[in-house]
Amino acid sequence: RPLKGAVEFRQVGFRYPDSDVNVLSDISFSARAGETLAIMGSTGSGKTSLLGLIPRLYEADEGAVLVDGIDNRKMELETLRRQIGYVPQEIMLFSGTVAENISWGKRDASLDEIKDAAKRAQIHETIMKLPLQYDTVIGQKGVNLSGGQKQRLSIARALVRKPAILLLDDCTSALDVRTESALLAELKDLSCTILLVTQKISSTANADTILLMDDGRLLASGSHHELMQNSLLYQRIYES
Ligand code: DGT
Ligand code: MG
Repeated sequence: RPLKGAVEFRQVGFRYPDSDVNVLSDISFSARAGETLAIMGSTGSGKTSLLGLIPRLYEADEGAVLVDGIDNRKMELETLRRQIGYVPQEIMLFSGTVAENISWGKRDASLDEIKDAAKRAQIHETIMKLPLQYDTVIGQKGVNLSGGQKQRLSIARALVRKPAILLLDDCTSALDVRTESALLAELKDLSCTILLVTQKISSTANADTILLMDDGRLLASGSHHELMQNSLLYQRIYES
């Protein structure tokens, strides 16, 4: 089976329907299937907006977003979204068991599949320490989880669907460097395409390409090595 999950932006421009200012302008980049792309940039620079165009939460106004070479506006929404795992910046868990929360996007997931996703997301061991393990109720009516535990649960939820494309919107921010790098190594193993929004330079080490955004534009892109040579801004972020 050929690897799927290539993502390409071709001169993408985008404004929210209720606004007439572009929040993204002339964005072009590509990620081959199986590659990891890290997206950095200050708050409000357009990182979340960029990710949202891939599963078509919104559509590009200019240019095109291609998934495996096909303009995603020409794809059936369900077909498009089936291959994408999206972990939003605002984690949304509901009051239910751990297993129910993980299998939320794939109701027919078996307990083995749920556990496998949890292991990869580095949350299995935490779950095994809960009173009823995978049957523990979390949320308002149950056990409270820390920010980093919620983030990993929500990553497990995306993984259980075995996506070809995984979109991670700043959802490793509460993880320590060791847990995060164990997680990223596991994800690399899945050979899905990963777009990882992050504020932490430590997360970009494993990325094939890093995009540096500012005010809706792509300031620089390249490998860590290339950006260290060519981008003063990247050097500054790295040294800070
Ligand atoms: P973050 O998460 O704080 O690091 O910021 P980003 O980089 O994820 O930025 P993003 O994409 O949320 O916002 C980019 C710009 O778009 C910013 O000026 C706020 C604006 N914006 C975001 N969401 C909406 C929306 O739903 N409607 C409108 N009109 N504007 C929005
Ligand atoms: Mg954001």
